[in-house]
Amino acid sequence: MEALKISPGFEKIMPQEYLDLVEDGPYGRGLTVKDLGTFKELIEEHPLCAGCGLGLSIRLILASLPNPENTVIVGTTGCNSILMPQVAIHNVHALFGNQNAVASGLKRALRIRYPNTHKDVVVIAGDGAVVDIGLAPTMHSWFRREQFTTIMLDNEGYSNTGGQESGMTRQGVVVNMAPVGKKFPKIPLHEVAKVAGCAYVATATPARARRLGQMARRAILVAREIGPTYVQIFCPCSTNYKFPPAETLTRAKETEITEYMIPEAKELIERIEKGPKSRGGEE
Ligand SMILES: Cc1ncc(C[n+]2csc(CCOP(=O)(O)OP(=O)(O)O)c2C)c(N)n1
Ligand code: SF4
Repeated sequence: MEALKISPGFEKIMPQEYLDLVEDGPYGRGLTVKDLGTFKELIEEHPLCAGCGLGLSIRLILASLPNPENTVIVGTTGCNSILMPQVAIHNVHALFGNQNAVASGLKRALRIRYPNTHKDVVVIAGDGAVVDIGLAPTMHSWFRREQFTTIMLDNEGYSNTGGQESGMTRQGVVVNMAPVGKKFPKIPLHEVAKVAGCAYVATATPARARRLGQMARRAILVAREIGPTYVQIFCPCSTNYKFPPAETLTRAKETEITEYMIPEAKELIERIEKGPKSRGGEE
């Protein structure tokens, strides 16, 4: 399926890995996270730190998209954004904090331009982008019931800029550039999302890969039919929290997995997952 193309004339000079993204991308295959390794969703030599939970979480999300050829990811500045130019899915980069405003306009424009095709819009952004600098656009997109999914990669701080505390940093924690320790508790954004109008809200971890994939997929399907959805993925950062990269997944388990949905969303998910060829179950 020609969802991603090399611009004419560039075929001869593009590195083989990029040609492989086009030839062997995730389009039209009905993939789930258990298919990771059988297709190419990302350039292997990406620039994230060894053991980074963001890279793994993004791979799991890419393998869970219900319709990758009709999906646009909206990213923004942060560690995740240095990975985005190397994935096999269409993506745009928004000014830091503006991601949900950009996604709102994009989703509406795609609906007008392609009235007969579902075009899924998925925001993938760091906790600083979502809960601090971009909180107003995030909340207002939920208040307006914009039909796209917001995924926060929660590494409990500003990592790309060397370790400042964010609203998601836990109380008392000291990071590189916040030496006196966080003075107030981690913001319960997943609880706020429920009262702000999200039809589906989940907290996930890459340490439970299939469950994360299921939640990302459910969130996208609910956003398509019903309203805004929010998934918060806990991705510990070994570089700024100073632990060995091999411990990332062990630490990622230390979070609560939760799932909330309004009755209409529950009914939709049950209908889809009971239907033929469903990829929605945890498996
Ligand atoms: C408008 C704007 N403000 C501030 C910055 C500086 N900046 C770049 S990345 C970043 C922190 C990103 O933190 P987070 O969203 O948590 O993502 P992470 O790097 O932790 O994945 C900041 C403040 C910027 N690039 N643009
Ligand atoms: S600084 Fe942290 S979040 Fe950023 S790439 Fe490295 S491990 Fe990942």
